[in-house]
Amino acid sequence: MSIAATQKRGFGAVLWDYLTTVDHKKIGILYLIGGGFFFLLGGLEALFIRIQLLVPENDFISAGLYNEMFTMHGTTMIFLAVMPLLLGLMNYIMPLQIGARDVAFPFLNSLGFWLFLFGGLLLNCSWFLGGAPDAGWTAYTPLSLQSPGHGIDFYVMGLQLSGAGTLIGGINFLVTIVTMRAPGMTYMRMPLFTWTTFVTSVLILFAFPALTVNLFLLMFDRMFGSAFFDVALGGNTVIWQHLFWIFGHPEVYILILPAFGVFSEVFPTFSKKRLFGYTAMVFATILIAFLGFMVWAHHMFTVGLGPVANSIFAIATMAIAVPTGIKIFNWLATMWGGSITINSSMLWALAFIPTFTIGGMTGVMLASAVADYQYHDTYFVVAHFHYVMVGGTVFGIFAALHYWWPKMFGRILHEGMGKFTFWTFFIGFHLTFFIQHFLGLMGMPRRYWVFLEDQGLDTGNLVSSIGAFLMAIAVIVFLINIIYTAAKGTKAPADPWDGRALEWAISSPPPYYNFKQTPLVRGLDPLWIEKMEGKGKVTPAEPVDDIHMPNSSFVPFIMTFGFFVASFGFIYQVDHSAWLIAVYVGMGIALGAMAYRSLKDDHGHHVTKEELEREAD
Ligand code: HEM
Ligand SMILES: [Cu+2]
Repeated sequence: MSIAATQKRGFGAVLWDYLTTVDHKKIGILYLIGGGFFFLLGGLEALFIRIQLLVPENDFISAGLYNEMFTMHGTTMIFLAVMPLLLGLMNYIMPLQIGARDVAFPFLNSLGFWLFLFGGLLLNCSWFLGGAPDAGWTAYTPLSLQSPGHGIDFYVMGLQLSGAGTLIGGINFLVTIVTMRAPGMTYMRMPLFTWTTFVTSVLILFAFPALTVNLFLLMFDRMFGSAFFDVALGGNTVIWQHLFWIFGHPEVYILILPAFGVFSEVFPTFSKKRLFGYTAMVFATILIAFLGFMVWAHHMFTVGLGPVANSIFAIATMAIAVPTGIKIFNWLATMWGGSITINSSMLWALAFIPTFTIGGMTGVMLASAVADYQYHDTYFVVAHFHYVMVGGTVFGIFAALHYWWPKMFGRILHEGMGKFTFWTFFIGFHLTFFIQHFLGLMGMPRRYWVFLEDQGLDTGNLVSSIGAFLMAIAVIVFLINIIYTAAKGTKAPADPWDGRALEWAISSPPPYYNFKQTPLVRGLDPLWIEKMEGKGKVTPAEPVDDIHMPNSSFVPFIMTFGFFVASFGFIYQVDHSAWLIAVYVGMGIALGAMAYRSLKDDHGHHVTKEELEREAD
C-alpha cells in the first residue's frame, strides 16, 4: 500500500487503523510518537529543575514540587521516553533486517505498546490527583513507604503496567530473532542492530521480573499492610535496594546496547567499509550484558555491605570497561581508511565516541568503592550518568532517527536543520553536564532543592542551566524539521545511503508485508554482497506466492484499558473500599478481553499472489 493511499483516508480511519494495528512498523511508529511525547515531558521537567537551580536560594518552585520534578524527570526519561524510543526503532527495523514480515506475536506486540502507553499516562495522572511521586526514580524505601498521598502508588502501578509491556516486547523480539530469520541468515550474519536487539531482549527478560517483584512487594506494603521493607515490623529495607539495582543496573545496558547497535550500522554505512571486528563486536555485546548483571551493588557501596563485597563489585564493574573499549576501538577502526560521509546521522555517531568515553571514564572512577564515598549522591554522579545516557543513548536515538527516517517515512530529514540541531544540542549538552563534574567534586549534593551563595557553586549552575536551554532549542528545531520534512522533504529512494543490510532492499516506506519474496541471505551485509556482484536486488528464497498476514485487533487496547481502570481501584481502595468496584470492573474488562481472545479463532488473512503481482515494485 502506498503512502498516498493512506493519506487519502479520513482522520478517523487512520486513527482506528493505529488503535487496532498489529503491524510491527506501525507499532514502531506508535512507540516513537509515545516515547517522543514523554521525552518532551521529561525535558520540560528537566528545565524546571534547571530553572530552580539557575541562581542560589531560588524559590521558583517549592521544595516538594522540586522532589516531584526530579523524580518524574528520571522516571519518565528512563521508562517512558528513552526505552520506548529504542523499542520503537527495534520494532520497526529488526524484522526488516532479518528479512521477516512481522514479529513472532503481532497481537502481543500491540498489547506491549498499549501497556507502556497507559502505564505512562497513569503515572502522569498523579500530577492532577494530589501530587506526583517524590522519592526519586529509585523510590528507595523507607522514603517511598512513608511518602504521604498517592504519588508513590501511581509510581508502583504505572511502572507495573509499562514494565509488563516492556517484558512482553522483549520476549517477542527474542522469539522473532530465534525463529523468523530469512534463509541463510545465520546468527553470525545478523546485523549488529539485530544482535543488540537480541541481547537487550535477554536483559529485559532477566531484569524486569526483579522490578515486577519489587513493585509488588512495595504495593503490598503500601496498600495491603504487609511489611517486607518496614524495619519496625521485621522487614528489611536494603532488600528494596538490591532488587531495584538487580533490575536497575542491567536497565542502563538495556538503554545503551541498542544505541551501540545503531552506531555499528551508521559507522560502516557512512565509511563505506564493513564493520571492523564483527565477531569481537558480537562477543563484546554479550560480555557486557553478562557483566551487567554482576555489578548491581556498585550502587550500594555506601550502604555498608563491607569491604569484601565492595571490592568484588568494584572489580567486576571495572571489568566492563574492557569489552566496551573493544567496541570503541572497533568503531574507530571501521572508520580508519574509509571513505567517510559526514551528515547529521554520522555527526551524532562521531560525537558519541568522545562523549561516551568521558562517561565511561567517570564510571570507572565511581567504581572505585573508596572514592565513591566521596562522589556518592553528588552532582558528579549526575554528570556521569547523563554523559552515558544522553551522550550514549540519546545521541544514538538521534543518529538512528536521521539514519532510518527515510526508510520509515519515505522522506529525508533536512540536512541543514539536522546539523543545527546537532551542534546546538552537542554544545548545550557539554555546557550542562561537564561543569557538573566539578560542582560535584566541590560538594554539591544531588536532589537538593537549593544551593547557598558564596560557596563557589553559582557560576557552574548558571552555565549548566544555560546549556539545558540550548538543548531545548535544538529539540524544537528538530520538531520543526520533522514538520518541514513531512510537508516538503525530499522523497527518499529505497536505498538513500548506499546501505548494507536488508532493510535497504525494499521500498521506503516498505509495503505492509515487507518482502514480496523472502530474501536469501548469502553472507554478512547481504545487500552489499549483491551490489558488489553487480545485482541491485537481493536473491529471493521463494517464488512469489500468497502471504499470510495477521488481522488487526482492538482487543489489546481494551485489555489494557481494563488494567488501567483496575489500577485506580487498587490505588484508592486504601481510602475507601468502594474503590474495589473499580478493581473488579477493570479486571473484568481485562479478563473478558483475554477470554475473548482465547476463545475466538482468528486465522489472519492472505495477500494473494495476484495482488502481489499487480503491485509493481
Ligand atoms: C537532555 C536533557 C537533560 C537534562 C537537562 C537533564 C537534567 C537533569 C537534572 C537537572 C537532574 C537533577 C539532578 C539532581 O537534582 O539530583 C536530572 C536527574 C536525572 N536525570 Fe536527567 N536530564 C536530561 C536528560 C536525561 C535523560 C535522557 C535521562 C535518561 C535516559 C535522564 C535521567 C535522569 C535520572 C535517572 C535522574 C535522577 C533522578 C533522580 O534523582 O531521581 N536525564 N536530570
Ligand atoms: Cu550500575
